[in-house]
Amino acid sequence: MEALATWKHGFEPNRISFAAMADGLSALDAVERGARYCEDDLTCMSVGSGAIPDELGVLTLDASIMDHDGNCGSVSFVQNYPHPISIARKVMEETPHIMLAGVGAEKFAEHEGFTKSNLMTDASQKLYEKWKELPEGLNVRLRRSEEGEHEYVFEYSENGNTKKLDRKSLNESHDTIGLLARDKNGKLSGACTTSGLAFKMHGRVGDSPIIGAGLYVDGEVGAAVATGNGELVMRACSAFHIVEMLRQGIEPEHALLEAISRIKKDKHLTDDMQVGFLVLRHDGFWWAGSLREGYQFAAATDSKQNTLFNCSGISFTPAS
Ligand code: SD4
Repeated sequence: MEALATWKHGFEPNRISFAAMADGLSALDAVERGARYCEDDLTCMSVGSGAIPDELGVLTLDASIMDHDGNCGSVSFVQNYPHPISIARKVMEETPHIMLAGVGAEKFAEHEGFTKSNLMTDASQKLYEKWKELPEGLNVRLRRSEEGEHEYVFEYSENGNTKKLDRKSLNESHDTIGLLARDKNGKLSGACTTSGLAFKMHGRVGDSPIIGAGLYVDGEVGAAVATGNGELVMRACSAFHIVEMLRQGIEPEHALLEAISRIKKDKHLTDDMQVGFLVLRHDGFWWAGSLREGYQFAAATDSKQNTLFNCSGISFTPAS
């Protein structure tokens, strides 16, 4: 068995995902369980309840899930439902479709018996109000902090010069959780759930609910999941690209190197954008990669307990 999850806030979800498989649950149940834990974690302001809203102060969520046999489901632009990952699973299992968006996804969730709630917390509301006070035309950019987490940098233009605001109180990391797992029966599954980019344009949807961009699983080959700047990942169809390279017999680390080098060629790439990947081959061999330093992930296997790693490029070391 193997379980992998993106970011530091993926550590506990990954432990839960691995423990679920140790208890005999399937990889699909395991990744859903781990993702739901993160969706409920109010300290994680990038996934589920308590996440950072969009530019209108509306919290919208995206999620996708995929199993060993290529079954998949996703939802995007969902409001007021705390567990988009489970709605995505229902889309996969109960409809002939793959993706439901916005009001349609919410109506489906209601029909399936999901409970509605207000997902904004005092912390996310306060953060939004602070952001609203910032000058017009402000750019929000993602960058690495010294702690290895991501933070948002707030920039504005004055007399043609770009100035940075000291926004210590706004330095909230904002990262999707992606989980991959291989269970006792050697079955693979993956899940991805997020509120997308902080203060994103209303209606903006990133890579996480797009099968083949943020997540892809082929049980005979392997699975890949992405986090970071979704536009970069969508333009490169990264998760599908990585799995297809595995299909051709390319080693996971080399597949990641190639996927990263493809993103490096994207003309929209700026210095402070990050992308991170996890890949899990059908035989349980796994690897991680990122565009630059600052990416963390958790990995648990039968021989090694859940561990947090720092990753840069295609190398990683246990985080101290
Ligand atoms: C998105 N990929 O919506 C997500 C955001 C993310 O680290 O993963 N940030 O683009």
